[in-house]
Amino acid sequence: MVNVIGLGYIGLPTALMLASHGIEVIGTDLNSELVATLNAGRTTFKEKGLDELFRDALTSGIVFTTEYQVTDTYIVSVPTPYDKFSKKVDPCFVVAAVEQVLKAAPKGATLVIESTVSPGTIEKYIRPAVENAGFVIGEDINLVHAPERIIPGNMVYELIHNNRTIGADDRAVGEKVKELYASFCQGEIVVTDIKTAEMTKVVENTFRAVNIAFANELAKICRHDDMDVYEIIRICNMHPRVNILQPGPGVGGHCISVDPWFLVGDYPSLAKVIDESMRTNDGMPDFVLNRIYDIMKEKGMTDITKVGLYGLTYKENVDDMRESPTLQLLESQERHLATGLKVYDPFITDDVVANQYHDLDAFLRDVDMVVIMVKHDEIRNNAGKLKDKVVLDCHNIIDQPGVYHI
Ligand code: SAJ
Repeated sequence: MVNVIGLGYIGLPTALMLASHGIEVIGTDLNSELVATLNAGRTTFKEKGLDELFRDALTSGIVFTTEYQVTDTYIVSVPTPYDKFSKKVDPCFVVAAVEQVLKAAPKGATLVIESTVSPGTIEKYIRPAVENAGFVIGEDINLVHAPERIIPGNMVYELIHNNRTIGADDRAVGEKVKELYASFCQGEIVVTDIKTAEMTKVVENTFRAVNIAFANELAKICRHDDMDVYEIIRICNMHPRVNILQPGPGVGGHCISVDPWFLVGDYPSLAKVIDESMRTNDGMPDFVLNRIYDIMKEKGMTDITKVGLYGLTYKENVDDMRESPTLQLLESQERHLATGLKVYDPFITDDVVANQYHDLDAFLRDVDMVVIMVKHDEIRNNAGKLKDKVVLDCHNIIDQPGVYHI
């Protein structure tokens, strides 16, 4: 039996996937409300294919609880916040989860850490936690790091099809855990050591962050001299060895906007390109705000309350708002003392910010200018409704004369 600890964005789909592929699974989370929701037959976030997977897993007998189980395999997938000040990973949740697991774990159990951690975190924090609990690593407890790589919006597909990395002290233990993941994962599963696994995960997200920062910097250069950054990137990407990502209003989510900071925090004098890239990405919401002011001036608009931000989530077709560029923009708007921007997102049904709408038509009725912050399918499918609006399209998805870009 596998006890999956932490039933959030990664732990829940992983637990469901294992259960629906014949593995006996118990999911544990400290949040009793979340556990009650799952036990009432409801998932806790929206994700393509998740509800179907949830039904399969329930049929296969998955159980959700707040209790840690006595078993031979634990998968820990709790969040790893980072300290915004020092830019270092804060392993408090992982350490706390490991300490709880060790109260239940029998000798010989395998402890798989799925949470993303900066290179060296397992050495620095997890090994001492295990040893302080009186376990000998490699004899009483096997330690493994198996970072996830699935992308929100396509998690279920990627869980099955992505390649994976398993980091283990002992190759035989790594192979055993590989077998467990191979129950559902059709990708290649590489077994390596723990520190390499930690580093590869952070490097993958850092590569994407730096690439996006490059695109954002190009957008600024092109804006400065009125060049079309999208056309330039499109043509460059026709070269067989060039693959530039797209500029945007900022980088959000709990991965690409966070993980690269771990490297900056741990290697401040070495991670120069990464540091500058993260600052470039973090500066984009402000860049968009200034763009809004410039366009308003050009159009003779003086009332900021006639401007609407479309999208609150960190990216398209998900309901996750963590580190969202729109939230960052609203924060910097407060610093400019010009509050009043209207906001709408089809995926956010609760009231989370001021001047928020829950209906696209009502939102559009009340604004003269629309800023596309998130390229949800909804706005792509309703682009015709923007005909009479001033549009600042931060994702280059609206094909209409006079549309402004970042
Ligand atoms: N973005 C751009 N331009 C682009 C692509 C993305 O501005 O060309 C922005 C998005 O709008 C969003 C942010 O970047 O705000 C991040 O979105 P994303 O779709 O690039 O990635 P995440 O954060 O949803 O998921 C990433 C993935 N990592 C990689 O592709 C290397 C995923 O595979 C990881 O599993 C996930 O991080 C994670 O959990 O670490």
